[in-house]
Amino acid sequence: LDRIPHPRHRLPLLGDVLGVDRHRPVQDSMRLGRELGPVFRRRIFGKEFVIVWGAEPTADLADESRFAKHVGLGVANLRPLAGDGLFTAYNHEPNWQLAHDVLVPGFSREAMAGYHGMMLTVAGRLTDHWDRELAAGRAVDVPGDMTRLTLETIARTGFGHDFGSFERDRPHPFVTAMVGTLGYAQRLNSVPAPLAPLMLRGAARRNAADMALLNRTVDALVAERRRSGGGEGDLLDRMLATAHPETGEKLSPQNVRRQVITFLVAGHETTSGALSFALYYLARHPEIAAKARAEVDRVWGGTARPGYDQVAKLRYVRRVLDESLRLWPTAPGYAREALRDTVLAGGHPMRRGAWALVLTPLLHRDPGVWGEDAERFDPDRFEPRAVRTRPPHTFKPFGTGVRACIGRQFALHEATLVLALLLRRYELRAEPGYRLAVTERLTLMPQGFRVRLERRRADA
Ligand code: MNH
Repeated sequence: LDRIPHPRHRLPLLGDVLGVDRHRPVQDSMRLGRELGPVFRRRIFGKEFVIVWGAEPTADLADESRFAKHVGLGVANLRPLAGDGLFTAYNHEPNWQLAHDVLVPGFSREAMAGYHGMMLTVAGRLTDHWDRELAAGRAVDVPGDMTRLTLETIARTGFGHDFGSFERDRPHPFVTAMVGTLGYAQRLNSVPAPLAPLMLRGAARRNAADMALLNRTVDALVAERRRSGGGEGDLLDRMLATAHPETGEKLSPQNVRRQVITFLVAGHETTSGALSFALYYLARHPEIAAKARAEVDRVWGGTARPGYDQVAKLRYVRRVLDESLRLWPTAPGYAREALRDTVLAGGHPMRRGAWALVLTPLLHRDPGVWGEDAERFDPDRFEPRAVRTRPPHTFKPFGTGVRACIGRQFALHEATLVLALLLRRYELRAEPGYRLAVTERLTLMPQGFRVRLERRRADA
């Protein structure tokens, strides 16, 4: 550990807290990582951890025979809420494999094709809303509206539930409570553990109230489904009724509650951010927007309801999304732990159980991989030829290995579909003077980003 660089001005007891922005730990770590190199240390009060962003150590950490997911930092802080739900489960907890096996078919190609129609319907509520804003001469609130969209999408497709987000001026209380608990989980990392009860007393009380609201919302949703009988085989039906294909075991009611919370949160928050960043870059780069729009016009024409297969054909729109997730991967890291004593990337000995955090926003900007212009937005980096010649494990917005994102195809399908619908229908103008500010609550989101719309084709 001694050989791993850390910030020069390290204070006794407090650690590396000088010049630190407690509200933006990821962007702080990016700044430090640029100074200190591809493997570095940060100490925050008593806690010291290793952060990795170089392509070589990241590829090494992807070796599943020596490393596995580590439930630490922000993820561990969500355990009181999500327990042994899929995202926060320890590798050894039996409910991980059980829920994984029961829920994976819910993300098959067939299942996805089944969600497509509902995704279109929800997107229609977004464009209705944007048409009204446009008619009223107002700029639209991009992160707010993307959150409305993605929450409604996962709630409808996965749980047959309608939060009515587009009928509300303010975020749904579920969203407010979720943002509260994510922010709280992040703050817990930046205070000394023994002092947390004191320093965060008020925040802890609010957090307890937020968790209670999330649990109540989920319990009501599950009770409603139990009353009405099965839905049409959605995620909630799987959680409630599907037995494991080999063991015949089912999820317990307690575990169902944790899975529903997990999927309602993980299933919308990061996709909302990804769409918001993509719209930011499209508004900033009219020539790229024009190219993407031309593709949508060519592939879809004026089709009122593009089919499932017509989404995968939008190769350039998909590259815009990938490039946005490169610069701002909205789940900005993942942690890996050593399964046995080993040496990381030929130079850093690690004991069994030792862990490191992969900082993806910086991995995705490694000039050795992406070139000296790595900070520039350029979807052509995802042309097939460029992708083929890049080293493996250099683009990891969805994590790695068996614990990688289960909802990846869901998110990519939804986001590509929505970007295409919006590009086809509107011209986007960023408000002059807007400078990108990224807020952090474990996830990343462009703060206060609004666009002005102009209506394009009348037939779409
Ligand atoms: Mn998702 C795991 C990023 C969309 C449900 N997700 C992960 C991980 C990353 C991630 C990174 C791995 C975390 C870790 O190793 O600790 N997820 C994303 C991003 C998007 C996203 C960037 C959108 C863009 N995720 C979704 C959607 C769903 C979802 C949509 C559900 C519909 N994700 C999950 C679940 C896990 C996960 C569940 C945990 C999987 C497991 O551990 O088995």
